[in-house]
Amino acid sequence: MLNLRTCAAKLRPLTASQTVKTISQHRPAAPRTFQQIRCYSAPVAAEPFLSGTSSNYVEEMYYAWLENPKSVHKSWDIFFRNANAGAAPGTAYQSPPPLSTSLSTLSQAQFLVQAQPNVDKLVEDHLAVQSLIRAYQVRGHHIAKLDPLGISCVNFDDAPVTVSPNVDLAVFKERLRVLTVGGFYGLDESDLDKVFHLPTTTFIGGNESALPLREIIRRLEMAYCQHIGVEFMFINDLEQCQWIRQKFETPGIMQFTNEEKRTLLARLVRSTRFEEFLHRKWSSEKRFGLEGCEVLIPALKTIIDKSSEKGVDYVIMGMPHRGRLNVLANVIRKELEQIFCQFDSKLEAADEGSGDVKYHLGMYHRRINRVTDRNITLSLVANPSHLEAADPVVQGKTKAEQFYSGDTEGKKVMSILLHGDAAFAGQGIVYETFHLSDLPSYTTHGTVHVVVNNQIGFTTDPRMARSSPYPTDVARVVNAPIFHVNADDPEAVVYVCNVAAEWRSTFHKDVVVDLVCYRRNGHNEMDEPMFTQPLMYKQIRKQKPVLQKYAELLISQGVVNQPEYEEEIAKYDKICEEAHARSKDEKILHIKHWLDSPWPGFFTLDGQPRSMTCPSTGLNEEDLTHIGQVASSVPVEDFTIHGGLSRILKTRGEMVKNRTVDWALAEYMAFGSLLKEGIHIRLSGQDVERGTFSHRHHVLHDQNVDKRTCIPMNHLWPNQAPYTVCNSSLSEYGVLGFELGFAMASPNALVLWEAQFGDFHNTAQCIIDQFICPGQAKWVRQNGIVLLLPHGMEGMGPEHSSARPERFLQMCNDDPDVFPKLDDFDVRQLYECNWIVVNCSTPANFFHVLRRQILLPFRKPLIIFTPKSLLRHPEARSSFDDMLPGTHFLRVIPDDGPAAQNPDRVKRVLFCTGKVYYDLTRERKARQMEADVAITRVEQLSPFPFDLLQREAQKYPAAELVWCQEEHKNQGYYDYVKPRLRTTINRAKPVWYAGREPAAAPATGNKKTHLTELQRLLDTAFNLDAFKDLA
Ligand SMILES: Cc1ncc(C[n+]2csc(CCOP(=O)(O)OP(=O)(O)O)c2C)c(N)n1
Ligand SMILES: [Mg+2]
Repeated sequence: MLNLRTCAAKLRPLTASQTVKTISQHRPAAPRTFQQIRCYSAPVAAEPFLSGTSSNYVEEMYYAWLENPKSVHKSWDIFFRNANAGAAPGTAYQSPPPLSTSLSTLSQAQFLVQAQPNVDKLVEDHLAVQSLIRAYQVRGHHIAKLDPLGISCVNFDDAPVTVSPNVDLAVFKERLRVLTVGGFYGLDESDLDKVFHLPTTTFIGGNESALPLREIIRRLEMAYCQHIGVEFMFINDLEQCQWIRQKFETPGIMQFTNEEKRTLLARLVRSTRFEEFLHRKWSSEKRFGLEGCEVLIPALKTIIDKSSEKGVDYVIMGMPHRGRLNVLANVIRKELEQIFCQFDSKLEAADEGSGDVKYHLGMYHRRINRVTDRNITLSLVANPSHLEAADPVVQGKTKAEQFYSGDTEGKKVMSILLHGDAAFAGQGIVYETFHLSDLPSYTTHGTVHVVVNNQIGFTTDPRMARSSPYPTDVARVVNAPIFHVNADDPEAVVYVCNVAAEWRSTFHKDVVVDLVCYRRNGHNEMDEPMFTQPLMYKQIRKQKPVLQKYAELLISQGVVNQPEYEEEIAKYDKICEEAHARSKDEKILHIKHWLDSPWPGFFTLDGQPRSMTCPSTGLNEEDLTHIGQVASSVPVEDFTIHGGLSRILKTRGEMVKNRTVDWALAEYMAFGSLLKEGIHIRLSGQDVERGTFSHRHHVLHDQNVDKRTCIPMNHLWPNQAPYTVCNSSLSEYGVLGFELGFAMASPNALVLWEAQFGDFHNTAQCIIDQFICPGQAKWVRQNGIVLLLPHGMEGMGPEHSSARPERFLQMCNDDPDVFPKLDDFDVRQLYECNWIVVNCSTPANFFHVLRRQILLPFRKPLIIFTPKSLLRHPEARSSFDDMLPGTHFLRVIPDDGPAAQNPDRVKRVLFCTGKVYYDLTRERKARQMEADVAITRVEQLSPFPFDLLQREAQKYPAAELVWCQEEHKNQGYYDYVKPRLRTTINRAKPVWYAGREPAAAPATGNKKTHLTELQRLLDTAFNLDAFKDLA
């Protein structure tokens, strides 16, 4: 899509000024003649008819021709074409066809041409002026007065220049030096009062098409070099560039009515006085105040107002610590007493879990937008300390809300992301998130990014924190316009925010507002900034607060008077005081009040599950057969699939006839059946459509028609829920965060993220550690996301073997030493865990665990270690019988062979999980030890099936208990399982280990070593004397 757009932009015919632009970029500095226009070869002056003087006429012809070659006489058309193609002097001109009527016109033209001798200079000057205009458009932001402190965050070697309406030569020269990198384009002071035609690529003229150079410069200065720096000329879409130029160049476009100014002042009062109130009441509490960027509140409100006016009714926001309480209070309108009571250290927590600090909590609020009088829902997503980690989560949630409300173009639901300058430049997740912005299955149709650019990150200066001039340069990769603005000019800020919101609603693309501000205090209120930024902070101490500055301005303009201003302040202070008094009545702290994504109807009014049971996850035979048939067919006409795929589908069809499923078919059955029940399914990750291991094939590709695809899963039932399967960008952090956010929006969807290989999940570790594992404990927010992590030791080397089960298991919240006192392990234990970790050994169990995820009356993240070699293992098949009504997920699969029939005789029980089971059964058979050794599969690792494993252990009274795994001893499941298994037997017996030695790497890269290691662990598992000496 992007390519198409870029290509279209490139192919669009150039306008006159663009052509001139292109030409001027290539021209040598001097001497400058008309020659350059002719592709730098022959001097046009050498044309016989140009020896005259009517340069104006020629020039007009030339511009008209550039705009539209047909608009000029054929003879001019031929001349300019030849000249541009580099024809030698005297050869570009060709006589027009002899037309008797045109004779007089021609002689008139020749007269005019001869009327002015100065054609070279005039054309050159016009080109120079156009280059100058372009230079302002491209580089004007370098010299805009963006920094309220005047210490300039961008070192462009620029001397600040003040511009009066009468541009003087010094200013002019200085500008030219900076803007044109030394070249003056040949213009000098004598040109300042000359009138120049304006190209179509500027709007500074308003209704005028020509202006004196002095006025051109003044207007460009006003547009590009005041308190707004517009960075946009890298955008390769001409319409978008024109749109931005029009927004900033049109004379008088930044006017504000008195009413608007008063609203802005009132918003600044709230923002400023909120921080002052907190400071007065809790001077020693960390709150990461907004002082120095109070304008953030009117900025956000402007974006929301404008977006609401354009039809948006749901805004999802993500933001870091700085100013978060202020945003909650004054943008989202969280009740002030709820905020204030968070400062009371004596309040008891009402909810289970850890809770979180006040400046991380989320919020959801529906209200009327007072400016537009329309309903608006605002949600601020809870986030961890990890800066920028919430970005993809916000995007995923936004996408989901758009999806569920049928908002396919992002006209109703949008996201706003706030950033700190240091984090925006430094965190790679920002880049990953930007790269989702235009992908069909991930776009949220434009995000407004707002950077609180206080020119510092904790104690680090920008020059030590980034290699780019601006903190926002990362946005250039997606062609997002960047509006830098001096945060001490509230009107400039509000103007820019209006434009940003309009941009988003017009082009549905990302846009960045860079609020160049300062941080009045230390990083937090307890921090001393003078240790590290002494000069900066001396300057900050002298800085008048923006509210005071703006109030003085409006008072001087007569927009408000002093008493009115004071009254506004008193009014808000009173609101704060009253809320503070009320907050003292709060006895209990409810994190529930800070939920960012409520699921109405899913829970009872108290927020409890509607039941504590889970129905059978089995499915009737008819549905199994139907899904199987669709999975093995091409449900559209005239669609040619690849021959190899035909064979795969045929095999599937045969399996269905035989009432069996393999892994891929089991997944199909689970998805297909849930779709029938109205559950939306979204499977996302790298190459998931086909499947990394070429087993899935959920998207069929017509072999004869480019990009024609078919998703049979969407052809299952008449009124089924939609199935989304999407290959993602090559990102884990960004995409997993996105899917987590998607899963937040609704409990009635199965959202799955698949890693290409399980070990790649660690580049998304922050999403796992900060959101998935503790999300409910911190934010009372449930999430049913499923992680599919291909895992298994198959000799593929250190990097494609382990999904690191040990890491997930180490973060489970079940107590290894306590046998849970529960009546019902099946559901209750799941309710109390922080996440579910499984490693299924049969397709049927995989089918059940996916269905259980939705049929449970609550949501928990589900981590599944999925197989690779088992995908095609002839024994890794399940019968329909194991999936019929009444069947369910098996947390443990006990041995059902000779050992189980004579348990008293069994000498050893091997407990294992996942694919090693198949190695063990093969080996046991080979050694004819089926009566001696029982093999018990632990399918659900966490929460640990204490009840079932206790039963298993007790069933074999004379047996040794051995945990067998193919992973190295310090990895896999051993450390997690051993203490829990011992708890089931009251620590009456040891639990031995059969498996690989401890190691640093997850697996060997040498195939032979791999096989030797495997054989060794099987030897240990079946050597009944292996642990004799250790006992
Ligand atoms: C991923 C991550 N790394 C480090 C930190 C520690 N940290 C907290 S605030 C901060 C500085 C942030 O600077 P900036 O993004 O400019 O925001 P500001 O505080 O200036 O508003 C740092 C390094 C963090 N919170 N998250
Ligand atoms: Mg900062």
